[in-house]
Amino acid sequence: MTRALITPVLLCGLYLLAGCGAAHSTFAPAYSCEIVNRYPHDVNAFTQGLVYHGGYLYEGTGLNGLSSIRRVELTTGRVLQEYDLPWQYFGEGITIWQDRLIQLTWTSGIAFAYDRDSFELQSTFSYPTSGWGLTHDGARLIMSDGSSTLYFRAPDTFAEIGRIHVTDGGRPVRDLNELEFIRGELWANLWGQYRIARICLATGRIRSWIDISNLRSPVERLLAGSPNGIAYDADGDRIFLTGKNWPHVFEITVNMAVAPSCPALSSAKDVQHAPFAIQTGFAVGPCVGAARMEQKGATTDAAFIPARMVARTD
Ligand SMILES: [Ca+2]
Repeated sequence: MTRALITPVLLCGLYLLAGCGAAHSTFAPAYSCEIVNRYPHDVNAFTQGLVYHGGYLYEGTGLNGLSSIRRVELTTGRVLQEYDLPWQYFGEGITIWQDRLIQLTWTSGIAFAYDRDSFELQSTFSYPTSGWGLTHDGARLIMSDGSSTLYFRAPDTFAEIGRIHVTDGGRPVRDLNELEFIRGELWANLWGQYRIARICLATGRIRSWIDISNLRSPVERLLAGSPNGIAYDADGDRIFLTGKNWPHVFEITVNMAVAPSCPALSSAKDVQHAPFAIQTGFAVGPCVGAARMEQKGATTDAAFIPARMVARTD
């Protein structure tokens, strides 16, 4: 190899090394959380969605034949009201938009809109992806489908009005699951992982990771269902976390001050043109802690069959 060739090769190698280092240096930092309170939680609830509204937790559960929506008393874990879905639907994320509670299904391509108070089914929406997590930012529904993409949808029609791809260090962050809009940013459980992503909705970038491995013992992390459930009490500024079939709902605090800045959106157009991720590889964040992966099971697209509604007073 001549000197004329060696120099460009060396420069190219140095460039690649520098580029690789730069990419890893931009991974978002991870911070721990502190447990403030813990409350009872129904261990039979395969939690897929969690919301706090009007002094109560609202919960959506999954699995075929066990899917439901519930109003739950926070301090006791008592299920005050419940609506059970027909067996063919695998319930997923929920959110409360005005006087409606909206629930996704995993693979049926159907979202159910219920009256928030009576749980009476009012309407249905369809969507072309699988359904995982659901929340809103006060103007738009935000939905995950297990990929690195988040979809913005019109609350009244469920029509897609934008999307972003979530990245960390320039790489896509997949398995985005249960969602919650907290203090101007999006929090997301990652399927099977004891870490929560704090996502900037203007850029899709992870601002920081929250290590929640302290919520369960090492043995529990191996044997128990994975974390899945984030709710925010905006009036009380309280954050609640739980998981699939966990015996507790935890109220936690984190240091929200230390994270890269997140520019405010100026228009919906910004969301649609936010930078897309490089579709290669997985993000390797600084926070680890995998849990048992659950098989979600099978479901069908059979027609809707009214299910029983239970008002629990005991
Ligand atoms: Ca939530």
